[in-house]
Order: sequence, then C-alpha cells, then structure tokens
Amino acid sequence: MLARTTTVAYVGLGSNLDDPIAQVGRALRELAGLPETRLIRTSALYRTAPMGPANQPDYINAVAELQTSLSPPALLEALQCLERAHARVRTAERWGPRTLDLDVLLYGDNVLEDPQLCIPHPGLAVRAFVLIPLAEIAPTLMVPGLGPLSGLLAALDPQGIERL
Ligand code: A4P
Ligand code: MG
Repeated sequence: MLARTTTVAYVGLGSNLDDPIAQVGRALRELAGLPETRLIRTSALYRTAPMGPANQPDYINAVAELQTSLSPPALLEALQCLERAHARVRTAERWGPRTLDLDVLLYGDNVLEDPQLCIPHPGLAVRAFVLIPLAEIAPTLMVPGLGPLSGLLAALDPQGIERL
C-alpha cells in the first residue's frame, strides 16, 4: 500500500458553555476518531479568563497535535462538523460564548491567507490561552512567518490562565 503524505497540524479547542470540561474532553476523543488522522498529543486543560465580552463564563482551552492526510479545507470541514455535533449555534456576537470552538492553528509550515481558512490562525500570536497549551506540547515549534513559539510566548501576559 502506498503511504500518503501526512502533515502535523495543531488544533485549538475552546468551550465555555454546557459543561466545558466535558465538551473539550469529548472533542479530544472525537479528534482521535477523524478519518485519515492520528491524534499524537494533547495538552492539559486550562481554565482561562474570557477574551471579548466579559459577561460570559471562563473558558476551558486545550490544544491537540494531529498527524493527518486531510487537506487543510477538509480538516476545517471535519472540525466544523464536530462543532455542529456539539450543538454549537453561531450567533452574531463576536467572541461570544460557545459550546465548542475548534480552530486550525497550524498546518505544517503552510501559510494560507484565505478568510475562510487563514493559517497560522490570525489570533495565535496574541492569545495566551492558545500559546500556553501549544507550548506545553510543542515547546520548540517554529511558527511560519512569526518565528519561534518561545519568542511569541515571552511577549505575552500569562495572567488569567490556570492549568487544571
Ligand atoms: N476561519 C478562518 N481561518 C480559520 C482557522 N484557521 N480555523 C474561518 C478555523 N476557522 C477559520 O469562525 C469564523 C470563520 O473563521 C469560520 O467560518 C472559518 O471559515 P467561527 O468559529 O464561526 O467564529 P468565531 O470562532 O465566533 O469567531 P472568531 O472571531 O474566530 O472567534 P475566535 O477567534 O475563535 O474567538 N476567550 C478565551 N479565554 N478562550 C477562547 O477560546 N474564544 C473566543 C472565540 C473568544 N474568547 C475566548 C475564546
Ligand atoms: Mg472558531
């Protein structure tokens, strides 16, 4: 059998509604079940203060490392399918509460600038709730276009992030 090319991708998970710890735990198991994909590593869960509207519950965030032969759009589609299965209803409120948010943070060293799929994820460099769990599982990572993860992390305020 021919081996298919696989790429290491990182996915950010976030939830702040309907038992967020259970939502994220279930989503990690579901990532392990995606087609053409292996779940390589997962970070701990982190309780994080909300970015955006302050009148919403704290989030639970985590990051997963995948090895996948899904293309970037196919991976995004698979993640959105999982979001829908978690009864996520998109509202007009930017950065509002959600049962499950799955973001493609990185896909190998690819750089994509399509608004439908922007990689590295546009918020990556400035979000401690993404960089801290990412650094836990990939401390020596180079972020395409942005340099070493350790440098991004050093520039951030780690306040409001609690490792569970
Ligand atoms: N899209 C483009 N690039 C990507 C990518 N790399 N990964 C497009 C995933 N999606 C990507 O996403 C909107 C559109 O982005 C998608 O249709 C996709 O084609 P969405 O999930 O529907 O919308 P959203 O998540 O509500 O919007 P936004 O602005 O992306 O929100 P964020 O940035 O995800 O922020 N506070 C804490 N502490 N922890 C959090 O996890 N999350 C948010 C949401 C707010 N505050 C938070 C947290
Ligand atoms: Mg999202």
